[in-house]
Amino acid sequence: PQHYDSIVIGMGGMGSAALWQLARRGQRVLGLERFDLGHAMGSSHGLNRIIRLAYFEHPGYVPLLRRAYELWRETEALAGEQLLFVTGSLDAGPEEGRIVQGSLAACRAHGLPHEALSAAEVNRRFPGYRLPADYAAIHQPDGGFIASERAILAHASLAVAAGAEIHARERVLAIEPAPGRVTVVTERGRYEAGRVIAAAGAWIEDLVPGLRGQAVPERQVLGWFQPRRPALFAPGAFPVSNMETAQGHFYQFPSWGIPGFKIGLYHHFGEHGHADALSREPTARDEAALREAVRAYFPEADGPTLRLAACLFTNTPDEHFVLDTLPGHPEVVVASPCSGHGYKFASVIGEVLAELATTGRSRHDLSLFSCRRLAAG
Ligand code: PYC
Repeated sequence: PQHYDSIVIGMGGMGSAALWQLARRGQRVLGLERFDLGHAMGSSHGLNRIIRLAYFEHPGYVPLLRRAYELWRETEALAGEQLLFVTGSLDAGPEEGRIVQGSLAACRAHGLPHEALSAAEVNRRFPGYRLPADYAAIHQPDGGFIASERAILAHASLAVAAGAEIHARERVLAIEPAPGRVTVVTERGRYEAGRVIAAAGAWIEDLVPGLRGQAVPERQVLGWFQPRRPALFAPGAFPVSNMETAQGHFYQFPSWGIPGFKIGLYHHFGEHGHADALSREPTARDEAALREAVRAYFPEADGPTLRLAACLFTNTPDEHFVLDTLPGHPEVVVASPCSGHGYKFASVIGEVLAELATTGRSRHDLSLFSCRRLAAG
């Protein structure tokens, strides 16, 4: 079999960044992708993903986010294109709710610039929003979005320019670890490497059997709607947001790339299953759930539907990531199950994975992300 220093399985957000970070360290690397390079079956298509510093999920993510911002700026400079767009972020909902309180806690713990706004202040400053009178929001000026589809190709291009090889349309059948080396079996052949990085997203359970039941694929739907007043939804006028409501947790973007306001319902209808079995075809029921929130909270965006897309989350039981070597198999680095909030970290996760593959440890604190906590749980 052909031999590499490291093989990265999955050329999505995390895998493409890891391939670049390994190639820049002078490694001989192979990236494997079961679909095309840049595809619409995984977790990063639909143009863009939110990035935000005021991390309501857990303040422990903030140091990683600071490094993610630095690396996104570096990737932009090297690739010669803009990937990070700063719009500010809002974390909104009932004042005592998880999103507002979690965002505030992250801002206070890390001294982040922020403003606590009433619903009336949000609606006046950002008139695309119509928050209910009893809502509040935390505004953080560094929030925005990453052009995720472009960024995957930017990382892959940088990796290839640094000597990496990528095989798309080649499905991995098995990872066979042995002390000090690992064999990767695909539909087309066998490859050997010192380390493998499994960044297979929603397919990780097929490759790492220990993660079965701990990394559960879930269907998610995104919608773009043509605003009646487009200026209110331009990137300079409309911050990205996460919002807790009685109908669920919605997230929003300004118009960018296509002339439509973008919205999603976090965890959507709770449809879980194997990644191959979950439908990527949006339905009228999907559209209606998003349209209802547009009417309630963003009425100036309640114009014609422009696009719908289905993508996948991969959820751990506590919704924290897995970034670790596999217990008993230090040759296998696991990355992925990012539980719907991982893309923004792709630049720094690439660095973490390259560090784990080359030295067995990372400069970043990964204590939230261990494999062992899943086993223990
Ligand atoms: O991390 O902001 C986020 C997000 C919104 C929807 C899915 N993830």
